Amino acid sequence: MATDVKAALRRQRIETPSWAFGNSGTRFKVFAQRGVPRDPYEKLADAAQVHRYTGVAPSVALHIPWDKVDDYADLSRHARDLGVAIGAINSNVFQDDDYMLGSVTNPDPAVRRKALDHLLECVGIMDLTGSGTLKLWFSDGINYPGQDDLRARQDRLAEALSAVYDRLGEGQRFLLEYKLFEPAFYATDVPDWGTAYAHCAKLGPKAQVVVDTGHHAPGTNIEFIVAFLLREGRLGGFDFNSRFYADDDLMVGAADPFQLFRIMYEVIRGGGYTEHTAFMLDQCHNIEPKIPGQIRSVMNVQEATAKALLVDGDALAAAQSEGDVLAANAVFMDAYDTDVRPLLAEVREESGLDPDPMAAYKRSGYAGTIVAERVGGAQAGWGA
Ligand code: LRH
Ligand code: MN
Ligand code: MN
Repeated sequence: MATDVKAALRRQRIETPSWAFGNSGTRFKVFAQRGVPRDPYEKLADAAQVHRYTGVAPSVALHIPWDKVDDYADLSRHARDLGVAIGAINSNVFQDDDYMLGSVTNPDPAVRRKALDHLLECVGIMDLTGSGTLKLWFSDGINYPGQDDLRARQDRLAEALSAVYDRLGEGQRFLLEYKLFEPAFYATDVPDWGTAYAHCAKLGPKAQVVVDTGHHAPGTNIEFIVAFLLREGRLGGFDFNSRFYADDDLMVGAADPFQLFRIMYEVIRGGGYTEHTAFMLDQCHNIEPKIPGQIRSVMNVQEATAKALLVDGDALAAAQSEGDVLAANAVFMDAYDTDVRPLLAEVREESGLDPDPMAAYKRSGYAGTIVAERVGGAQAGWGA
């Protein structure tokens, strides 16, 4: 049992987001930190530090155009030299003035064309970087009843998704991300998993849903969504972060580690603990240092996963079939209440890593080096 759990933990993969390493903030203030990366090359260097000390974060998601470079093959080579790879390509059709009334659902066909061209350009970047995943999030929606036709916007969305789908090559897929609200406040065009699922189901297996854990109404049972999507073969991955109120983008597992455990349990239960599910972080470290913030987040996912792996499946099945409510719940809680930190420390040591990634990073002196070497770091994009 313990060896199976350890083997499963060793093969875990968590993807870090390039934008977590740049400055970020709220609409009130971006707090500049010293030593932050000045370009995508330096973001990859920082992400490589997270992998170096955790051993489970070997890929980095890019956000285009925040990470636009002239030569993507060169950027991929740079990543490889650092011991990491380029992961999901995140499209960005929300930061141009043209997108005020929407991108792919905009009533103006010229704006729709521009947005679609960007999405197709992102698939081109996947070709150049060898990335297999395109992440689509649309800020599209309306602020006032009657502002635009809800049904026509769904038609426009379907048309764009179908064009992107047709452009996908061998080994490429897109993940459609939903979000309840923000920046649109009355109606969002992809507000929930059902809408995302329905669009994906129409297109085919290369269209899958990504669950951003910060994109639901308070109280939503996210693990149910995970179980359902996995059952339908449509769970493409996660954007992990945690929230207290809205889309807070705080460190995953910080607000509700129990929810993260429940999600990871459903992932494992549903056969989703494989390389086909992308376990990505989508966070911003507005006030805490970024590299250790990412290390902490990776460790939080590892801890939730370890606990979920420890759920005694036989005991749970027996209690469930006997209808023993309290025994079944106790099996769950026993796993959740286990202190898995010693187990993870052992796994790290057995893999030749320091058992304490946070301490090892601190000792390395990297934080001081980047402060000395980098002046005028870049903004992540949020709050820009
Ligand atoms: C939208 C979102 C989406 C974006 C990212 C920066 O709230 O979650 O994934 O690409 O934030
Ligand atoms: Mn997201
Ligand atoms: Mn978000």
